[in-house]
Amino acid sequence: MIKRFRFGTPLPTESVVLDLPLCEEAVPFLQGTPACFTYLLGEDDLVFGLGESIRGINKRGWHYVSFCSDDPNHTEDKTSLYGAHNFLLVDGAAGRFGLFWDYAGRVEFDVGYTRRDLLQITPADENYDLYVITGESDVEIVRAFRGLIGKSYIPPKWAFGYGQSRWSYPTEADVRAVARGHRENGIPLDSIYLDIDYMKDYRDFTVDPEKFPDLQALAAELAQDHIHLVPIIDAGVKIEPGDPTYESGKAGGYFCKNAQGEDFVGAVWPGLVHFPDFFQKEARRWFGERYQTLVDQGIEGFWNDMNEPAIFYTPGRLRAVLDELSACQSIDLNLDQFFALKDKLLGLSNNLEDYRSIYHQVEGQMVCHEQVHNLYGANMTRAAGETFEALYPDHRMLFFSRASCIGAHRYGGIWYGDNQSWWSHLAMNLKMLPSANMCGFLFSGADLGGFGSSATEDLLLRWLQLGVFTPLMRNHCAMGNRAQEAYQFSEAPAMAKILGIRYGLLPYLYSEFVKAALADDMLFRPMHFDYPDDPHAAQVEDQLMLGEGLMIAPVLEQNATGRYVYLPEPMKLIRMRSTDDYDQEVLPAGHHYVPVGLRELIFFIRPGCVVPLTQAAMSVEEIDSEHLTLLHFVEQGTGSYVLYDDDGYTRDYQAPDHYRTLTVSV
Ligand code: MIG
Repeated sequence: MIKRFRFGTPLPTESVVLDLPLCEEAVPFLQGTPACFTYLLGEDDLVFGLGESIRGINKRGWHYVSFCSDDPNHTEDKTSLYGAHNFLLVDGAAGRFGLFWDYAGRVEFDVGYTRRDLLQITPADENYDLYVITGESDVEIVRAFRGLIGKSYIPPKWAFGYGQSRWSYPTEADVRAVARGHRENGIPLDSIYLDIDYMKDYRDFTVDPEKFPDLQALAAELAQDHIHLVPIIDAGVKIEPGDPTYESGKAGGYFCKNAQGEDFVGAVWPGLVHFPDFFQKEARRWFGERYQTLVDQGIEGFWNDMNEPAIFYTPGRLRAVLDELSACQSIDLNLDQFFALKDKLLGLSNNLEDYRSIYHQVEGQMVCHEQVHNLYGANMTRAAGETFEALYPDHRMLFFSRASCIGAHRYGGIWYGDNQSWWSHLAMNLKMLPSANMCGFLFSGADLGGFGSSATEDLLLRWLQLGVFTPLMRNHCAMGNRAQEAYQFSEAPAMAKILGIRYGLLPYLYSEFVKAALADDMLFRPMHFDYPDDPHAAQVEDQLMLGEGLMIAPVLEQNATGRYVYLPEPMKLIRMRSTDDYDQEVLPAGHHYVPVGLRELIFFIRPGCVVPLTQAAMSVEEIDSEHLTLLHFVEQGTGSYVLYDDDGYTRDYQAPDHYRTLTVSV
């Protein structure tokens, strides 16, 4: 059951798809006022949700701030990442309920940080809708919430293949070398990502004619090998007279304004830019149609970056700081002055004052960016998503974004931004998956191997072993670090086999993904969701339930040759080195130490469940989905599995001639 409460006069967010009547009664469970609601947590109460954020699956013990932030240091002391996902689920002795703050400004969620037993939610203003969702179980509450916010985005099937990315592969020759490196080493690959250097002067929707003289021919050549090129699109549009995106944006009045009503100016990679005002429907259509220039060259997927939006500086603020600096030349700085100056320099980027001086047109009224900050990136994804739905009703496109807000899950996926090649970030990747799923983001994943810092080969191997299961499976790495393509490592043969397992399991993974999307379910669930009465399951932070029949428990520690696993019920352990080299063992319920060699991955099958497996393949296109082996844990009676499959492109998932279900029984 969902109850909707309205406070003040909210701005439209379009995060939800159901128009529920407003409740006049008091908000259940919560104390306080719209300015700050509180809830007293019981000692063992669990709190889930908040999508893309740091720390545990159980969010207790920290405070989180919904404010889309471009911050590449995802350390434990941070409060915001790139997404803002205002959904919480309290599962406690005195109540089980979901809460959704449908509000696009800043919200602070203090989940037992100030006081261990106090949940305290403080939005920046008092104009918003609050939804309170109750149900018989956590699974049911999430399903009801997902029904409220609308169906999750489903990418084309090829997007479930392995992708290789780097900041950057700056030339056509570099891209060819990546394709060759994979194919020559027998490493599966479905996509190569183009980072900002493919553009001419970092101008959106341009291609540098020297580095990529014929993108269309390159895309066609790679397509022969079933490899897709996926270019990046940044939010800022370079101020460059003559540039078609700039000119058409200017002519349409599609850019964000400043308080004086002029086009707002910020600096990002292209130098000085204007930011598209994605809050205007017409501007979304304009920007969405700009992607066409790349689609015409054979591109079928994009990633949207810098859309918090990231702002390196604004010219006015930079000028002021430079003036202050030069004024300092004639004086002896004391330490206070030195630190003040240093802070000013560091504070140039993503400055709150700058966000306060951006204005959007929301349904005809000028609205200050700060009030709707969290919707900016979401509306960028929506620009592409809704335009493409109109242009190509029969063709799914790959989209994912860095910044996001609930609602954007209908138009695209997300990746978790600039993580590091750290073991702790491998664990963080796992913990974020179920939280993102609760908030509708099924198609998501982290940069495998880690973006910043240099990955070791064991870290990459272990990370790929988790990546086998994440819908977005992309290895991405920042410039300046050790090369991170699988073929660069002496363990390349083992990596190829691990990646092969992804393709072997893809019929199951794709089937579970689409089924979850269509039924408003989660693909990854905390163990507590499936075993609510098991007190041990509630504590598990490093294992996840996956779809109907699997539990995953990847190795997350360096130099470990195994790990402890908790089984709430007997399960079948599958230990795989490749799709045709694995062993199986039934383990009783309880705690186990499970050996897992560096070149092996493990997963578990639940009682009565069947999981189809096929052979490894070099691309999704080449997967043999006709000859399936059935992994199962069926000891008595029968077990069956309904395998969903479709053409991988069209959107009518449930039209009879577009999909099939195969019921396999043991
Ligand atoms: O300021 O395009 O998160 O994936 O490689 C950095 C360069 C901009 C941040 C993205 C990252 C990407 C990088 N971008």
